[in-house]
Amino acid sequence: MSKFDTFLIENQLSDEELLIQKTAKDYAEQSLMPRILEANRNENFDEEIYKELGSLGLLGPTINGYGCAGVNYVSYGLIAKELEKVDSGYRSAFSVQSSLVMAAINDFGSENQKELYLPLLAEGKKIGCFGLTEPDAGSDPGSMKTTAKKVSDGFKLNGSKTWITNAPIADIFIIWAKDQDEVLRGFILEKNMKGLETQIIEGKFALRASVTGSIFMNDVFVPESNILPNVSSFRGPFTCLNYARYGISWGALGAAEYCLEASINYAQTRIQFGEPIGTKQLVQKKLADMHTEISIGLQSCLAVGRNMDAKVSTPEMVSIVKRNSCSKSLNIARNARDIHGGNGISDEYHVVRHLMNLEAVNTYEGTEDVHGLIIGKYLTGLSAF
Ligand code: TGC
Ligand code: FAD
Repeated sequence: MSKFDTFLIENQLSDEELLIQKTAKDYAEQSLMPRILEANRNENFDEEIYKELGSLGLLGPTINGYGCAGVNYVSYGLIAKELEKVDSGYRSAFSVQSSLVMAAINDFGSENQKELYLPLLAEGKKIGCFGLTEPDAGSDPGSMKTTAKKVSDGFKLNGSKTWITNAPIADIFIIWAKDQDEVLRGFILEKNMKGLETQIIEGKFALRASVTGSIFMNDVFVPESNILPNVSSFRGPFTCLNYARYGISWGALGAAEYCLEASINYAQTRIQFGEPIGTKQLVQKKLADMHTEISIGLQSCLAVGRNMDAKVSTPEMVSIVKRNSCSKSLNIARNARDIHGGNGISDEYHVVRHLMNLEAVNTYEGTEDVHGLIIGKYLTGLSAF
């Protein structure tokens, strides 16, 4: 935790959880932070990062067996927080591999699929991506057009996906598509399959240190052995999203924590009108508001993590923390940018990078408003989508 752990969250963590957090924090500070400035400037993701995360046991960490660490969801959240304190793109890399790809295979795959793919993904020797969103199906994935037509010994997939993290560098693609009966099925594609192509999306102003792209499928033959056998509805992708959204709820607050610490440091040392700006009530109020939201936010993420570990979590509680952490962290990053004055727009101070990243984090895995509607449906029983 930060040195401003006012709610003593650290005291609520086990020795094992603290050790895992320290492993992630040390790695993030020593190995990721020195690379992020250039990576963000040049829109570059170093694929070695996957092998590094793998060697520390940080990929698919909640999975038992198959070379995975088998730790709890609170530990998963702490890893996400420490990675995103450096950059949301690095947490994205962790989330997609662990929650959207490995969890899909672990929860819905066959024993053969688990043995074949999970150890390689856990070591970071293979990189995964998760294709749900399409050009005309973002918040409403139910309207997707990608089809999976049954042929002898397998399926033929046609369609396209867009805004897919890792797509241009992925070895393994989890693709969600509708069969002839309009039933949603999950498929494991491999990058050398005929008819499968990807294209990088360049010019992003957010998550520049993460690779994002489109996927095009033209009669891609997928053998029967590559269908995820244990799910046949949107429960498949949404189950994976529950895990990933929970991770984001911790991660976004990691970015906010960086912004707060940088702002405190800046306010203590930046002299205007003969005094540090930190002596001014307006500045102190901004810092107090930031710290209050981070403290309450982290405590709520811990509560959801404990519920996940006790197997009593619900999608609604995940929506509450995903939405709250993202919107509050975005606001914190905006205020941190303001406290830094003109320097705030320089990437060397890092807060504007967090601000831009959090714009995307507030949108992906369900926008702020879509999560508001999920909570609204829970409260009223009425769907307003
Ligand atoms: P609905 O009719 O409510 O449900 C359809 C089926 O899904 C089940 N279900 C869930 N299961 C588990 N967990 C959840 N959270 C679930 N939500 C729904 C439901 O029980 C039902 O199952 P079955 O078996 O009875 O059929 O679904 P809907 O079509 O009305 O959905 C509405 C809505 C808005 C909630 C949904 O479409 C939604 O969540 N939209 C947001 C889209 C989204 O989040 N996309 C994310 C793409 S991946 C991504 O962004 C990765 S970024 C990663 C990174 O870089 O870090
Ligand atoms: P839209 O759905 O078109 O929404 C536009 C606006 O309309 C939003 O403000 C939204 O809140 C609002 N809106 C939509 N419906 C309603 C409604 N019913 N009521 C009120 N308001 C509404 N997807 C993947 O599958 N895999 C990935 O790996 C992945 N990675 C991503 C990485 C990045 C950097 C980004 C930006 C996106 C990624 N996505 C990924 C896609 C992401 O999940 C979608 O962008 C997100 O779900 C929103 O969909 P959309 O962009 O089509 O926006």
